[in-house]
Amino acid sequence: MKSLEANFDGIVGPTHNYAGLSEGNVASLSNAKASSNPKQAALQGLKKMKALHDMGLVQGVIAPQERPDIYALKRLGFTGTDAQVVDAAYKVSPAILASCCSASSMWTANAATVSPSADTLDGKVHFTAANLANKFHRSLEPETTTNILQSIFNNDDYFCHHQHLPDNEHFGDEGAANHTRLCTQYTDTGLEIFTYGRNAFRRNMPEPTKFPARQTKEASQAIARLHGVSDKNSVFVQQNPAVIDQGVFHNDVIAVGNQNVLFYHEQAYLNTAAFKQEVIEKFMGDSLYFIEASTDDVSIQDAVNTYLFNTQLVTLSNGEMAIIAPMHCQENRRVFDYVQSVVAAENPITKLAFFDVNESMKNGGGPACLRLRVTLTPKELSAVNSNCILNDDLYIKLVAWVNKHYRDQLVLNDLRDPQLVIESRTALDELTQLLALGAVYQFQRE
Ligand code: SUG
Repeated sequence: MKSLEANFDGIVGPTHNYAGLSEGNVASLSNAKASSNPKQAALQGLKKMKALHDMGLVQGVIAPQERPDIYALKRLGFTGTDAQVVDAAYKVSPAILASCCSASSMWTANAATVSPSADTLDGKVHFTAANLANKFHRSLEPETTTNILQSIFNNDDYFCHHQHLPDNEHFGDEGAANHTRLCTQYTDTGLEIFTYGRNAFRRNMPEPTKFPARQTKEASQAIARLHGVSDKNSVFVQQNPAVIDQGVFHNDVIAVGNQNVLFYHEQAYLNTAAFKQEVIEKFMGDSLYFIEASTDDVSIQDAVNTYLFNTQLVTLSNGEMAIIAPMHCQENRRVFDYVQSVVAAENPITKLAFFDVNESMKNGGGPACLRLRVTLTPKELSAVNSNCILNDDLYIKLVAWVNKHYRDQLVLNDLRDPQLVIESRTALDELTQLLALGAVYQFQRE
């Protein structure tokens, strides 16, 4: 029995809204203050998960975080009952309240970096939750992310969980969105590619001038050290600062890898030739496919608007690969023609499927943002909390749970509603029972 790659998607939380919180993320800023539909967002996500399950892939779920984050608001000096805390925060700054209400944990590509056991010194699967230090609303995630991951991957024989890196921009870490892995079979030791946006401790190095580079080289190196990934199995490569300035705030907005395929835009990296050379030298398999889109094929603007590279590249049970793309790629003629030419060309990709994840896209999160990849051996898979693995029954239960608890409209003013705290906690409490997660939230631990 061989290892496989499971996708753990984030369930969209009940407070999903558009608050314009992410500078450097074009969609987040342009949809700021739009009205959201949390119910539809969660159902769109579940539908994608179910489709991947139906394709024969192992699909897991990761619970959303508790929002509004009353504890974060209390740390900021707002006092009183939950309703008073929410109201006081709104009066001081609607943006602070909105930050503490964001459902951003849905983008589990940012939840953690995961190194499969085949790559690590001690032969365990290593997890480090991302500190997401660059954005206040996202920096609230790592503790609960760690709790949830520990509850899903709860077996010390197979899994090793690390505390997130120090909460500082010097070690800004955005998780698997800046990490991909190449291998021949998932069972093999892979080549882990760590992509960073800037150096934290070295001055006068290239970095973007307009938008923030969220991930530092020092953070990526720390993760590799913690996980016991050796130099010969890792490559550290800098993102092209010019594309960060055009809205490529994570590398997974412009590149995706799977097994022996790296699909990316020619402008993705700072020094592509040297990067490719290092990958070729270190890759241990024989046939490696670099599928490089030129700027003539796809402009950076089209890549950012359609999330062509934020597609999931998955291996089906027959060994062929499929691209799981957002509908935006179908709606843009140039991108649609290009992606079809990729599927028709001589490479392992033979299938293409489009999904409507528009509620997430409007905040800058495509199909690949919504999932955390975890490569597992059969033994490791059997040690995973099976209640978090999607099957037909769990899908039906989760859809019913969303329909019961979620609103179908949320605007910023609604975040003041004290009822939202109660609704959200009631929903999450029920979900932890459904997924047998235990008390992962602070409100359950009091
Ligand atoms: O961190 N958007 C997220 C999108 C994350 C996408 N993930 C990956 N590329 N892997 C972010 O910028 C917007 C929230 C708001 O504006 O309401 C937000 O957090």
